[in-house]
Amino acid sequence: MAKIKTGIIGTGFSAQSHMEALSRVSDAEVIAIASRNREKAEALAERYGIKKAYGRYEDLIHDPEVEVIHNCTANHLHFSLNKMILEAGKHLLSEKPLAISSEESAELAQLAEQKKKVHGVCFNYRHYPMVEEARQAIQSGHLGEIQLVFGGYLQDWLLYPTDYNWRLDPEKNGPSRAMADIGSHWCDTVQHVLGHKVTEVFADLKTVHPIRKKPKRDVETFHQPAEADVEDVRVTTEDCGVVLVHFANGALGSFTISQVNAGRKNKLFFEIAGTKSALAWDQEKPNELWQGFRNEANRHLLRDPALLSGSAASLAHYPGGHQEGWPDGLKNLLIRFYQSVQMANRGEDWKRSRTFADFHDGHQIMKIIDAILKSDREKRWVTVSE
Ligand code: SOE
Repeated sequence: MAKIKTGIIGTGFSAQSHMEALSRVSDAEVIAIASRNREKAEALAERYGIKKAYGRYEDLIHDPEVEVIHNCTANHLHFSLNKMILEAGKHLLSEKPLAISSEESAELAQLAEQKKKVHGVCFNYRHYPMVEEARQAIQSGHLGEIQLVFGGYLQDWLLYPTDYNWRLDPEKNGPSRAMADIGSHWCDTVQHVLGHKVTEVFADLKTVHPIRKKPKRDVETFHQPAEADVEDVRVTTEDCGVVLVHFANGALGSFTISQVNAGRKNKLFFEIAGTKSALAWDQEKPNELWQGFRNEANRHLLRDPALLSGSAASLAHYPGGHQEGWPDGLKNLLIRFYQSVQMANRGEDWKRSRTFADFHDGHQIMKIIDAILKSDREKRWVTVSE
């Protein structure tokens, strides 16, 4: 089967992780990369053996050879580039958050629907085998009625006031930082596992460092500033926060989001309790799923395709004991996305078997973020708009 020709926009952490994952997706071939900094695009093109490097995003978007585009730019470019890509009639996988406001994401979701191309948002945590196993257990009724959900997403890469990255700049990032960047992942993953949406939120957000030291040169996500040449800047977005939630099935929940929790590198975790049993998962131990029982011993199910349900087993590529993690979850998302592109190219209904988040899901998450910001401002429960 002919490979699908892909273009990547961006050269940072996300673009590079997409390229690495794509090198393990047999249907796709990256043929172009674009950055406003042409030298960066050329350097990555050389490293990954990509034949075209563009210094203008528009040139990649309008390259007739490019069929699928991954938008791996900073948040403030998501809306305008996603719109241009959809208008150019390409399949599109956008980094999250889909846009920086729900007005923008509404427009994108509507446009994506009209264009009939495959559209996805990079909510990668859905695609871990043990997350799918949790979803299967809940959908099959093993937990009974779901009553209570809690968890969070904790990191420490912005712990010190000397930590800086474009996400601290609201012009590039948008009005919400920790919630839009990683709270969005928690909401997407948990809603997917539960099969129920968040309907109301009550949020309390905190900016731990209202002043940070900004290096005069750009710093990549998860990297330390290398130089002492810094300036003080005011920070208006949240470093951490707690949110109470109600789900559509009546379940109660809460989650804690932080980019300033020492020692927590990328801890997305959830525990879900039903009337029969409970389960818990932690991204820092992604190959395990805890199952809790009242009248029998609790279990730690290990990721082993021989022991998982069919749909979870299909996401596990190595036998038990051969650990898989973050890069593999992203690979699974891309495999699913490119299967949909193949279906769309054959004129089939790609939405039928879709498991990745599409632009409608991305828009719904933006509405949750808007509700969280409003709730924090007004100190009250806020309904997530329909
Ligand atoms: C930084 O917080 C970040 O790279 C997020 O932007 C990603 O979405 C998350 O998966 C890992 O952390």
